[in-house]
Formats: sequence, C-alpha cells, structure tokens
Amino acid sequence: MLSNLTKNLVELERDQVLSEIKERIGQGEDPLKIFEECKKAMDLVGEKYKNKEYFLAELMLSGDLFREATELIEPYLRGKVTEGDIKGKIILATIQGDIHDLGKDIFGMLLKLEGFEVYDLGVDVNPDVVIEKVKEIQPDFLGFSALLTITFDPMKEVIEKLEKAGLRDRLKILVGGGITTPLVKDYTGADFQTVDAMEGVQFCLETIKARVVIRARGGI
Ligand code: B12
Repeated sequence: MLSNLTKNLVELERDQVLSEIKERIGQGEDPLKIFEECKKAMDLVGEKYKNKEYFLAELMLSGDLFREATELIEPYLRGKVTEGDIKGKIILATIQGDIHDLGKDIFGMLLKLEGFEVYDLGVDVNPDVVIEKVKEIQPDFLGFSALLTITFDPMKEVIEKLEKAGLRDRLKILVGGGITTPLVKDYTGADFQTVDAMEGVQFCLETIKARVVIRARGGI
C-alpha cells in the first residue's frame, strides 16, 4: 500500500508533501524511512511518464519537489550514518547526454557525511573530462550516476580508456541510478552497481577499511 506521502508526491501536492515531512521529522521519525517513501514516488512518476499519463512538465515538477523534500530531510540524516575518521576520495559524474542529478547529489551528500572527499563533476560530463580528473585527483573511487540507457556506452568508453592509461588498478568504479542493473556493471566494466545510495556508501567504506588492513599487513 502506498503511503500518504508517496501518493501526495506522485500527485505533485507540494504543500502537503512538505508539511507532512516537517511534521514527521518533528515527531522524530526515521528520516531514511521518509526518504524511501519519496524515492518510491519518483519511481511511480517515472511509470506514469512511461504510460503517457504524465509529460515532461510533471517530470520537472516532481524533480523540483523531490529536491525540496530531500533538502528538508538532509540535516536529519547526519548522525544516521556511522561517523569515523576513515576517508577516501571519490569523483562523481553523470555522463554525457544525461542531465539527471537528484540521485547523484544524494549519494554525494551521504558520502560527505561519512567524511569522504567528493569531487562532483556535475551532469552531461564529457568522457575525456572524467579521465583528466582521474589523472589529476587520483581518487579511490569513481561513481557514475545513470538514468538514461544512452549513458552505457560512454561509461564503458571511460572505463576502457582508464584501463589503457594504466589508471584503473587502484580505482574502484561504481555505477548507480534507477536504470542500472548488474548487467550494466558487467557491460561497462565497473566494480559495483546499486540503485541504493546507502549500499554505495557501504561499498566505499568497506573498500577503504579493507585497504587499511592490507596496508597494515605490508601490502599496497
Ligand atoms: C525526475 C526525472 C527527470 C527530471 C530530472 C531532474 C534532475 N535534476 O535530476 C527531468 C525533468 C530533468 C528529466 C528529464 C528527462 N527524463 Co527523466 N526521469 C525522472 C524520474 C521521474 C525520476 C528520477 C529520479 O531523480 N529519481 C529519484 C532518485 C533519488 O533516484 P535515483 O536516481 O535512482 O538515485 C538513487 C539510487 O539509484 C542511487 N544512485 C543514483 N546515482 C548513483 C550513483 C552511484 C555511484 C551510486 C552508488 C548510487 C547512485 O542513489 C539514489 C538514492 O538511493 C525518472 C523515473 C525513474 N524511475 O527513475 C525519469 C526517467 C529517468 N527519465 C526518463 C526520460 C526518458 C527523460 C527525458 C529523455 C524526457 C524527455 N523527453 O526529454 C529527459 C532526459 C533529459 C536528459 N538529457 O537527461 C526515463 C529514462 C528512460 C531510459 N530508459 O533511458 C525515465 C526512467 C522515465 C521513464 N520511465 O520513462 N527526468
């Protein structure tokens, strides 16, 4: 059954959505649960768009409303994720042709809360810009956010070029975003795929922890 919040967000009832979130947060409800209900609404908006019940205008309005909703939730997510002094560097990008950024921004925000250094290259990013940035920053992770199927080939291209340039060995590459699946991970040559930002954060934390242990044992 759909929650009231999910239904109202699908119906683009801005005032009701924002006031319910404020009220539930005020009552001390788990912000992650509220977030999940908002995310569910975005999937349903997507379905309505696909079925031609909604058009581009509704997609845009839903995107703006979702951002407003997550801005209300964000301050309460602090402390929900584990604090710690283990840090890593990550480059994030939505590749050329794709301008969706809501999911990328949420993943980036959660990473920052964990103490990661996040270099967000934005949306519609040229593959060569990603490669140059990897050369410059030498990050631990590269994360692609993908909402359109046309992104698969440019992401694959970046990963192949990184391999050829000898920049791939220490770099863990993540792909995330609504349309990604394990097959997309295999096709592009990434290391990890998810449609859940928290899972992505967990992957980064575990990778960093494993590296600390390997280093302590005299490895790389
Ligand atoms: C809102 C929206 C828009 C907004 C985007 C606003 C913005 N600032 O991002 C606007 C109006 C701009 C838009 C435009 C278009 N859209 Co649109 N859009 C959506 C919609 C409804 C929601 C996407 C969203 O933000 N979801 C909420 C976020 C939080 O979810 P998420 O991205 O999956 O992120 C979560 C996880 O996946 C994860 N995550 C995300 N990225 C990453 C990265 C990493 C590394 C990790 C670890 C995790 C991670 O973290 C998040 C939290 O858990 C989807 C429907 C859907 N089912 O996704 C369609 C959808 C993606 N859009 C679609 C289409 C077709 C378009 C347009 C082509 C429409 C048009 N005719 O112009 C344009 C494309 C423009 C372009 N060149 O990019 C299609 C894509 C179809 C396809 N297979 O390619 C979809 C699926 C709708 C549909 N069912 O047809 N859209």
